[in-house]
Amino acid sequence: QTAERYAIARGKFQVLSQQHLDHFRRLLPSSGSVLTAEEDGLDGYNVDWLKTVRGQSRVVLKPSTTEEVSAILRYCSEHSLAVCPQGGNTGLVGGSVPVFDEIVLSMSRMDKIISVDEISGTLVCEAGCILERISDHLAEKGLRMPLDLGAKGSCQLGGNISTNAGGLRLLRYGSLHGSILGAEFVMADGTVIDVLSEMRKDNTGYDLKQLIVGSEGTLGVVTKLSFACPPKPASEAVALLACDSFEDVLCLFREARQGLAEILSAFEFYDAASAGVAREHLGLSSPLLRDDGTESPFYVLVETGGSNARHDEEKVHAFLERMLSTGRVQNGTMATEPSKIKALWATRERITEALLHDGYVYKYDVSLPLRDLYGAVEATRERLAGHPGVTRVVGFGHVGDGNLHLNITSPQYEEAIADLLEPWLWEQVAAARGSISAEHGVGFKKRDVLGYSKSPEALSLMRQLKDTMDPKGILNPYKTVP
Ligand code: FAD
Ligand code: 2HG
Ligand code: ZN
Repeated sequence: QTAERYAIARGKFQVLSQQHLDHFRRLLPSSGSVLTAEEDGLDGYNVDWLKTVRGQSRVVLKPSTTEEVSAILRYCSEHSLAVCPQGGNTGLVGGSVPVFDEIVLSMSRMDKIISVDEISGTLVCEAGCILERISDHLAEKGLRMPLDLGAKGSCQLGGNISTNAGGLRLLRYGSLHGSILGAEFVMADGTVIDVLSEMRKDNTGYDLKQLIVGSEGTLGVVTKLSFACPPKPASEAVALLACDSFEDVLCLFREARQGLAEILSAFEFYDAASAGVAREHLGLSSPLLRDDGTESPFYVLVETGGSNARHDEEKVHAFLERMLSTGRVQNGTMATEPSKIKALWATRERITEALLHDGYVYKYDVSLPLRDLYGAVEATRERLAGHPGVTRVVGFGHVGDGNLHLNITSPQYEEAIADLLEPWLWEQVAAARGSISAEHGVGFKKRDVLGYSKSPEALSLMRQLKDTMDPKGILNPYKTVP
């Protein structure tokens, strides 16, 4: 599906010329830092992870320093050239690829770890660092990144901050708004804003770094970041549980919060259809299939992390026994060894990847009151019942955060399915005062439906901020800001 489907006009930006290209080559002399469509083929930078949007950029710039980012943006601002900042290109809302011919500013070369303070638990690094590499590095020092998500092998910290990614451990460590200590970012005109504090406390007026959290490349390009990192738990355990109803899942959540309390670090769920797609396309079968070989209606993944293995395991066992005895859990398995923990997480982490094999994915990421969370999946199934093009409707997500991932698939994009889903689904979410984008952001795909979750006054303030920080609108145009 290309930009034409959205019927929007290209902004009044200049078209890249040979003169611009020569200038960029002078600015970035090191080899491989200026890629062109003609010489390098830029599909990997023009097409998003879901393969649902495609830009037509003719150049990718890969700066290695903040000064280079600043020089690029100063030049682009002076010459009215539009720019699309790009991290690991794992975003799910079409924000990370150009819509037309915006210059791609890839942050992948800015991947230095600047410092780790093992006493205060502070990490300072460049924005292009890949999440998994940072997590591994911190683990060696007894620390943990307060963020974990299925795309960890490719997503970058700059992309995580720019999307305010939630992920699997938000329940325990809170959102990135709380974990970020400081940032360095470059505004559209090339001005470098250095608020790269490493202090936990800094009430010197407006908290400018927060502007960048969730701004999706529309207010500035993030070049450096500092984070508060919690200690890596000495003991970890994961339990995978099978439940018959979503009511049981919610009951389990309540019990887990009370019974596991301070050691609870994740509480995720996925339904039988999610387990089915992971089995069918990735060969990941559930260790908890019923005796007749069928999937349980729901699976819950509970993760704990604490400081004393004996104490933690006792707590988890007591919790599981209690839940099995009440009949809220039909079956369960538990792991404490890293490789087994990884195996239990696999299905949950790879549902997104598995869904892609069905063809086209209509992806929804909504916040809803917990009580209504799965009702949205059931209502969607009812609405699409009998539609021959639909392959499946799956529901999974972050129970602890009230965040449902509702995905519908079909062999290819069908307008009739999209029309049944939208605006119907947005209306349901708005009626529940939920959010039309819980954690993936707005990007290109959700920009025009922000009104379902934000008031006209709030949207107007967003627009004023954008106009103040990027008066020419060169940073990620067509995205996020209505
Ligand atoms: P990109 O996709 O490259 O960019 C995302 C946005 O940030 C774009 O608007 C881009 O312009 C901007 N951007 C990137 N870097 C910078 C920078 N340095 N400065 C300014 N702007 C920048 N999200 C969740 O919240 N929770 C999940 O659990 C989760 N799981 C995922 C699992 C899979 C398998 C996949 C594919 C995606 C998942 N995501 C999840 C989506 C997602 O938003 C993240 O993967 C991640 O935060 C994006 O990081 P990235 O480096 O790939 O950014
Ligand atoms: C997750 O939680 C991600 O796994 C992706 O946010 C969700 O694919 C999705 O809908
Ligand atoms: Zn998620």
